[in-house]
Amino acid sequence: MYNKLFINIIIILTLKCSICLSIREYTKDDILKLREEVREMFQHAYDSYLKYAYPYDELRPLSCDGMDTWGSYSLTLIDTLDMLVIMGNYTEFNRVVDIVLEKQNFDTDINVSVFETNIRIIGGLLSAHLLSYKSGMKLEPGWPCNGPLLRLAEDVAQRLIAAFDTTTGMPYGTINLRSGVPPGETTITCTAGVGTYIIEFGTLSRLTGDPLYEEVAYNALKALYHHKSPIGLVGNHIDVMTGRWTAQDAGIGGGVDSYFEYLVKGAILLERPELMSMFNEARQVIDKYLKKDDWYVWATMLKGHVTLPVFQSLESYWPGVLSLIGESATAMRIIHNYHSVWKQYGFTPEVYNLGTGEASPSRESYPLRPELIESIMYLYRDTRDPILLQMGEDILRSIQHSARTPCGFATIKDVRDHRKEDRMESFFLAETTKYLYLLFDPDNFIHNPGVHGTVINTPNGECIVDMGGYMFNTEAHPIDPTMLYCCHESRQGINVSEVHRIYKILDDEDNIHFMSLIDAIEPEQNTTSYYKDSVYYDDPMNSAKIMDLSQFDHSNAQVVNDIKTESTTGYVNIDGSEREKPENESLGDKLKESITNYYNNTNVNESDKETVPEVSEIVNEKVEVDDIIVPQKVETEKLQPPSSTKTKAAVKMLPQVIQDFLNSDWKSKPKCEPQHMIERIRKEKRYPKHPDTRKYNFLLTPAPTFMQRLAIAGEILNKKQLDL
Ligand code: DMJ
Repeated sequence: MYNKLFINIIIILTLKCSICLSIREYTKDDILKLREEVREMFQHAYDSYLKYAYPYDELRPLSCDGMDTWGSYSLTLIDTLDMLVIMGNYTEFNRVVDIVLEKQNFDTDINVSVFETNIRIIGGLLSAHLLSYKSGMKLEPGWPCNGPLLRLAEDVAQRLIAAFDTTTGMPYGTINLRSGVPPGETTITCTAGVGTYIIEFGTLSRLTGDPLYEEVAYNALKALYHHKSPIGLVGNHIDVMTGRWTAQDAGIGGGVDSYFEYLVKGAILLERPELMSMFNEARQVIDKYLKKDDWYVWATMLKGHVTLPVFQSLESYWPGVLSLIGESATAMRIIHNYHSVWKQYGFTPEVYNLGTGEASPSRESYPLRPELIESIMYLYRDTRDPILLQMGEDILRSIQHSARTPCGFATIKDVRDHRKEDRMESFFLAETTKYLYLLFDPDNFIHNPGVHGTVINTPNGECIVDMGGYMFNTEAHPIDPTMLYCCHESRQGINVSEVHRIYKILDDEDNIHFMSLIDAIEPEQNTTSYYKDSVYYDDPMNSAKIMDLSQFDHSNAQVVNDIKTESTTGYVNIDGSEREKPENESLGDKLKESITNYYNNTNVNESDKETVPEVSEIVNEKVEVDDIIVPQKVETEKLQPPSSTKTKAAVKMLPQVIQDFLNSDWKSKPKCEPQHMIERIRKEKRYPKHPDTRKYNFLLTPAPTFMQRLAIAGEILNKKQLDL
């Protein structure tokens, strides 16, 4: 017996040593060279798209021309915008944004995938909007709560929203951009097609002040959670009118993948702990029924019986998600498995049979997918294990060697012989090259773990941007989490986008009149309480977060104040113009006063005081109204604001000709009355609240203090990252 043990130890040591010996060492220079190689790779594909394919959706890298695929909306161009900022190519970014703003029109009679349009188009536009300040572009007053790219993203979202007008609140899979759900459209949608909106729609809601988007996306997530099987698994396809599962295979890959991803990322980005609880519950049953030796298989959602012992290329996002929740050790084991498949073929096939150890027949292609490199990037960021650089280099070498063509990069039709196919999906430029680039660019601003930021003063008050903790949507479009806290002041019931539309068509004198009309409108009852529901400090995760503040090394934190500061006369707008402080108290001031009164008069019960320390106690600062956390005093339901804005009331006061102009534009949008839909969702209360939802609220949280924001960005990153 001891002999056997001894032999085993020798074998393990030998294996470990051979692994050690084969790991290449990378100097800083080596890594930068690889980064530059990826830049050249991107440039080759991007230039080819512009030269041969634009304005079509995608490049055909063998025919050297273009074709429309997902929507006839120049998909690759929009999907690629933020990558230009990440690589520091601001001139090109500004040039292309101008083209998009001038030419892009989504009012077209075309059927599109709701899911793809959301992750690629809305995600791409939102990310470009949020990153646009970096490029030196002239920003509209009110940015980031206002701006043409944001308006374009909202325009697209308004066209998609009709898809959610179903009995279950889960969306149809397809929509006509002009007329809504196409007649005869199937009611079957895949799970990812139901549960992949909260990042984009949440961002839209927090920037525009219209809760519609976040509520609708959240309702769809709750619907999926509600329809899980008795053992807690979800299937692959569901009927959005009946709630019946039509494909009952449970897995973590194709058809489901980004649902799980968005539970985690949505929880972190939007500070919704109940989403993390939903993920944790799902995770437990995934590990129980689907996990086999650090692979994940497919099983029946009702009993958990294994149906398909396969690994799908799409599943490779999973280790990245695990690293986000601090489970990099498990994730490393899984990524070694996945990388072994890459090594076997030089690519990962769409489906790999774990039983036979071969690519599954007719699923042998590799359409330049990003998932494996995505997880490698997250894990390298967390562990700095050089083996991950080597895996990244393997991927780079394979793509350069077998997918490169004179005019782009081609899908690998068959990983066994590396035959090519005439397609380059937009995610090659949006995701695959981005994650590769970021793996080899550890100092990129995207990796900022929350140790520095930029303070800007906007017409809506102080706003901190670029403080790290960027959250990628599932198409690798980064969202700056701190910017989601910049817009509260500007959104006291006014939809700035609509105001801007009106402003542009009025002459100076009418504008003065128009703005005074808006000023004269009293805020709608309770409209200011929207964000009361957004941040909760009632569960251990969040209490820990507050406590973490005291342990955070604030000495490392620096604020770079390089955009604009307060002027002597008042505030400076982001476009440089000076703005007098209004003589009359602003709506925001009035609000603050009433909140302060509210707080001072509130009898917070003693036990609550103990469990929820005031941030002021921790950071030792003067108590500002924005710092205060109080237990929820009133029933949340009663505080729900209507989604209509008071700007609509203002529109009614405008001359008839202008009303007609605005209305004619609105009429071309899909036939769905979002206001009715959201009222119905609220009234029906079809899905019960998750128990981890909102017991305490962040009072009005228009702009958490600097220290709080530091924690928001920093808490998802671990100590190792902060040490870098
Ligand atoms: C992308 O469009 C997204 O990453 C999506 O979540 C899954 N499929 C592709 C990439 O493989």
